[in-house]
Amino acid sequence: MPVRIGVIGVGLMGAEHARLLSREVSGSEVTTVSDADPVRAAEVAAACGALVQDDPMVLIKDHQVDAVVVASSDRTHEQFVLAALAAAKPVLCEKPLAPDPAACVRILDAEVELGRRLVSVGFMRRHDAGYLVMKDTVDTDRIGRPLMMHCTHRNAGVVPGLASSLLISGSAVHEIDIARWLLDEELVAVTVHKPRRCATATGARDPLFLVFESASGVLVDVEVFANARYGYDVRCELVADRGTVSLDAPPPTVLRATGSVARGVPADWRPRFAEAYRRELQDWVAGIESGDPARAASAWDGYVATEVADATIRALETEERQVITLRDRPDLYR
Ligand code: ISE
Repeated sequence: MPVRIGVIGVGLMGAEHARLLSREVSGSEVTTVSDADPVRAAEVAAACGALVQDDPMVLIKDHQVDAVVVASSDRTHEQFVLAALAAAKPVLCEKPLAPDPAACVRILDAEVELGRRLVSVGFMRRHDAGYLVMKDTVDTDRIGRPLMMHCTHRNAGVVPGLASSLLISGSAVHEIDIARWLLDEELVAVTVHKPRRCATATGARDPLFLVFESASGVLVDVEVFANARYGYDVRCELVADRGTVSLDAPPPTVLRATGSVARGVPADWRPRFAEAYRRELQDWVAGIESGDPARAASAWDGYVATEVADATIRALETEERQVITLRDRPDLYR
């Protein structure tokens, strides 16, 4: 019997999740979709053989829905995740779990009260083959203790007038999550440097250069560049006592022609992390079947990412180093 999934919010990411769950993930089917735009909801529902439910709260309680994907706008995440917990259903919430730490804490508290881990957060890089090899390299002590991490996160362009804070909460939040996950420790302080503004930036202060300090003293630098023009480019190198490990250029093919050697660059994060999204959903469905959601980012991870992003935005605004303070981690997530 496949896991029957309801998808709330079928914009770019929600529609892609619905497509993957109905076509490329085994053991799942999409039974119901909901979206503020009824035309969009009808299109996506038709494409995956699902029904449309106008009221997301009814979708969550529906007996035809075993588990819920939340991919609606960021501000709506909290209410839907809390409703899924109230219905005791597994829920995969797109990042951010919620845009402010207080809302994340309300979700944490509700899950702790329930006493079961039902919330997963869509930090898909944890399911990317390249990052998984990096994690295994560190965990099996092949290169010794991590000392530094150099990260690059470039977008071809963003909507004109985007706020600088969104470069942090929408983009760099992935590096925040992946650094904690790779290093297996918390980030304790952050400083934001502002290079000269790029010629095509409108609105946002772009690029930004972030420096995080981890609890054991690892330095993590992150270049966030939202208007890099040439494409979507994510890089990561971890430098350790006895070597380094880094992501390779992702396209598996190289073109040699007219006097040059070329690799393609993805236009945005969807082609770059296509397989990671599929694996994230496959792992989530497998976790529901086996009752063990351990591979995905948890509600705790979602809370910490938002808390660290918030401190980073404060560092940007105050131009001062910010110490990051977290609430105590509940036993449920240890
Ligand atoms: C975008 O909003 C995302 O959600 C992607 O995951 C991220 O990589 C990208 O930089 C953001 O613009």
